[in-house]
Amino acid sequence: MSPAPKKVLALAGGVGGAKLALGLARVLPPERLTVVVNTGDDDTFHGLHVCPDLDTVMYTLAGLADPERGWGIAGDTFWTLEALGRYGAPTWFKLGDLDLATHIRRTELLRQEWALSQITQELCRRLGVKQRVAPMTDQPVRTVVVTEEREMAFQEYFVRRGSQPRIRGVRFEGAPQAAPSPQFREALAGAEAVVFCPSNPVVSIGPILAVGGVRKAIATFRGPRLAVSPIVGGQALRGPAARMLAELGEEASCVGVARRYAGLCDVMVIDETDRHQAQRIRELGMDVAVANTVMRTDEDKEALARLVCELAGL
Ligand code: FO1
Repeated sequence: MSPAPKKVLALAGGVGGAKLALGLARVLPPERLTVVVNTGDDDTFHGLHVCPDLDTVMYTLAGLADPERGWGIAGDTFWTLEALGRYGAPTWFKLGDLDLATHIRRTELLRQEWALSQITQELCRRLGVKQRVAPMTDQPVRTVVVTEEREMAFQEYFVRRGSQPRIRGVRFEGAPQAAPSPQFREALAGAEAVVFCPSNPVVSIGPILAVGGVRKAIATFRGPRLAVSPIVGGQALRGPAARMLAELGEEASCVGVARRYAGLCDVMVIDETDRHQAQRIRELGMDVAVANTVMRTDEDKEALARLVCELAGL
């Protein structure tokens, strides 16, 4: 009898996470990969339930993602949003015409009392995604950004305000009371390795770790745990990760990311640019691997995923 296939649990936020998830999807058979995705960024627009990170991962694995933006659907148009604007509805969050179908369908199924994890499975199946993609939880969790002005939902801070207000903290409302989704629970119990994708450690991975029991489950996970730093040369590859870490009084570097993952991660993969930081990360009790972590092409994604799997002994 052949041994059970070694399964990988990848934790991901939006665009950066989706890139490594795609790399992993290219090197592992689909039944070996579960991608658990942040839902703290979810919000309601025009009465529709929008899950930006879940959709980014789903569209990326389905080969539908817009290659420039990383989010939304390639070639989408924005006529409906323009028409909504004529009625005075807010249009700062750019929902495309094709993308809207996802939010309409999800909202309808939620109304029929499907769990978000079931809906995600259904949408993925319909789009031909073979890997398991699951929300971190089926319960509502909202990332609240505490800024110098006032508290605001993540999309308002990130998209509407362009990450400009200085932040004092973040809160993941509902996370401690929430339970991991069934697929997340199964992967935590049965996966051979955990991979922290190169996503924002504060607002993408942070909410996942804040879900009830997750931090402890990863701290006591018996297999290898690897993280790829989303910060290269002190800059986030995308989004506000570096700025947020700095404003929270933490180091905006791969070392700052490693500090957040201390006790949760065995190996940090950092970019060639940050080779000189390796010793500082080792002092936190982690091994370090140095590689090209900037994923411009699908081959880059695949190469990084291959390295992660090798480091995990898969
Ligand atoms: N990001 C933006 O910067 N501007 C937008 O208007 C925007 C719209 C949008 C619509 C659907 C979707 O799934 C994602 C969208 N994103 C947009 C991306 C999203 O705000 C972030 O990438 C994530 O929430 C952070 O991971």
